[in-house]
Amino acid sequence: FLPNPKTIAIVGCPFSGGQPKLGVDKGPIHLVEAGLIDQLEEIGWKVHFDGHHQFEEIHAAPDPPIKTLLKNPRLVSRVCESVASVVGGHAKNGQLPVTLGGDHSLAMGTVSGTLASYPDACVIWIDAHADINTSKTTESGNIHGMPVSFLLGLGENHPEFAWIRPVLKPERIVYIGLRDIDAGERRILRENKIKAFSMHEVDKYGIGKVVEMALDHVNPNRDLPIHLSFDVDALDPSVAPSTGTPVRGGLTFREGHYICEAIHETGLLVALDLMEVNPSLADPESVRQTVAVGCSLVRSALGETLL
Ligand code: HAR
Ligand code: MN
Ligand code: MN
Ligand code: MN
Repeated sequence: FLPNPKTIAIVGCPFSGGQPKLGVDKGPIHLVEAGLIDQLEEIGWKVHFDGHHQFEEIHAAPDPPIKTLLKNPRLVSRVCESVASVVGGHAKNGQLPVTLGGDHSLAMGTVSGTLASYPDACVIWIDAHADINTSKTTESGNIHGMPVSFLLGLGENHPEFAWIRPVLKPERIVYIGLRDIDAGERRILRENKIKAFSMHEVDKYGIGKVVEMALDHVNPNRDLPIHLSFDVDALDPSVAPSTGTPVRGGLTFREGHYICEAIHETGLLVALDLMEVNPSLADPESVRQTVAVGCSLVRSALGETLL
């Protein structure tokens, strides 16, 4: 799908408004400072980087919760709308947007941007969490637990989010890595027949088979563009400790990388998100380790090979 020279557009999104913990907005800065851009150039990409996204211009105060529950709704909505136009613009130019978060609410923007250019794209969502709560089911009110429901058009319509079109079909998203799902989310997954491979399936079948089954579901003929949205908390906390909502029993270092390598091998990747790296959580060595793993997942998805 992508023209030559193959070009990546780094979309740094220092944003934390979809959840309460400070520091996740520093994720993209750490990933770039760790040398991600040079590393991608070394594996043969041209890399376009305009500097981190400036969300300072987006003011949404006062921003009272919707129905006293959804937190920072206007801010999150406006930021994601802006991310959608940046990601969409890069995709339309034939660049491969690599969005660095920031919290996972940003995926409302990134996936909307991808689908604006590639309407038949599928989404592969790697996460400990399903991020599919609606304003009716969320217990936390944190919008990073909700982006998928907005993209699918589930739940109530909130005028604050009117720009989001329900661009994603339930059969065009698949999850890998789930292990912390709310009761309401479980119901939504079942009612919409959304395919998910939890850690149970990863243990049962092995990661190779799981990725193959996931692709068979969302991309049976291996001809649709792929948007890979990777929440670093999909990895086990021993591998990626610096993240806001770690859950034990996650993907190993190799399982995470295998997913990225296998998606690269399809030749169908058109957009990538790496989300929820929070350099303010955990000790300096854990932060270094998490940022390094983040960079190496991105390199694997973009073609770095072991041999
Ligand atoms: N399901 C919970 C909620 O809605 C937890 C979501 C947690 N977070 C993420 N997203 N990091 O993947 O609040
Ligand atoms: Mn640009
Ligand atoms: Mn997530
Ligand atoms: Mn998560």
